[in-house]
Amino acid sequence: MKDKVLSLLSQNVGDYISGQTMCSTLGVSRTTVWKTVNALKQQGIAIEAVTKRGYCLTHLPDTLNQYRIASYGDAWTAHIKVFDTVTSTNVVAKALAQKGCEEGTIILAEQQTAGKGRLGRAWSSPAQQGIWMTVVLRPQFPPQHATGITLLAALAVRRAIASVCGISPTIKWPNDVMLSGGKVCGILTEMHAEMEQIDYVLVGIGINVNTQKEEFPSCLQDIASSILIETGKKIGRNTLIARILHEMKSLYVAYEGQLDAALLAEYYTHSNTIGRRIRVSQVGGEIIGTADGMDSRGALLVTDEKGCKHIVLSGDVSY
Ligand code: BT5
Repeated sequence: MKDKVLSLLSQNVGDYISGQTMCSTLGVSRTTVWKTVNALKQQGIAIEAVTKRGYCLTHLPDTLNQYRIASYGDAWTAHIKVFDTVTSTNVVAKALAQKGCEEGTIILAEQQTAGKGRLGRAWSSPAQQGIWMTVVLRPQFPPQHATGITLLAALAVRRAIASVCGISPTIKWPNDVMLSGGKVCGILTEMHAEMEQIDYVLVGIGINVNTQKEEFPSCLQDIASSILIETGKKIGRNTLIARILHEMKSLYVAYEGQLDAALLAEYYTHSNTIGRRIRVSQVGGEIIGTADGMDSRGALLVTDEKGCKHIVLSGDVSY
């Protein structure tokens, strides 16, 4: 009920809605509306209640809200689940995927207590400051084509940040979105598949949105950044999430397991890896060379100092 009341008031920020209108729109009693408004006020949400005028949300709180995300448009908004605290949105998504949840199920949390990066690394996910989200996909193409999904997600996040925030992030292969050399977003893609068929793919997206520099743990202060640090402005997370889902869905439905020439061109335009001298660390060792480009699966093509060509499907790039 809190989400519904907030959603209704959010559509009319700064204006009063009468108690009667609230009751009839929501199909509940005046007492329920009154109790719900009080509960929201106790959470620090700025609602004014004036006799004979009704209720007014004086400014929009930046609380994650599935109805507000849904109100922006056409994306996967039918199955959004918002949590306050979870260990990891990927863990919650995995449990739902195993129970057969639909493609396009979205898990969001205000904070994660055990956010995960790749290879068991930790992902810092403090309350209210970022977007910690997992999208459940059930692709029809074979498992070996799934590597491109991480790159689609990076492109979707890049496009969304560019259009909502008016800044132009770059992408560090394969899964980092960067602003001024600082990591703003990381993507963790996990898959469950048989040899021939994918059961589900979990695309975990973590974005530092409204984090101040000093709020990062000290080990991240020199390598991480946030949209707030780059723009000086607080960004509404619901708007940014809606845009990411819109971009992600349109890229995903057109994707048949291969990155086409247009997607590769878009990736190259915004990549800070392609064309550079790089070091790729992998589980089995490292390659030093030049990043020549990517193949249609999203693998990085590297020529090492001896002129040997390498096809790199996963790894950590440094410069
Ligand atoms: C990633 O791993 O970049 C993938 C991060 C995915 C996080 C999302 S949040 C929603 C979903 N649920 C999860 O549990 N995870 C996903 P990797 O490339 O391995 O980078 C991890 C490294 O990034 C760490 O070792 C730190 O150095 C650094 N790091 C940790 N937290 C960070 C943050 N908030 N911002 C920038 N860098 C961070």
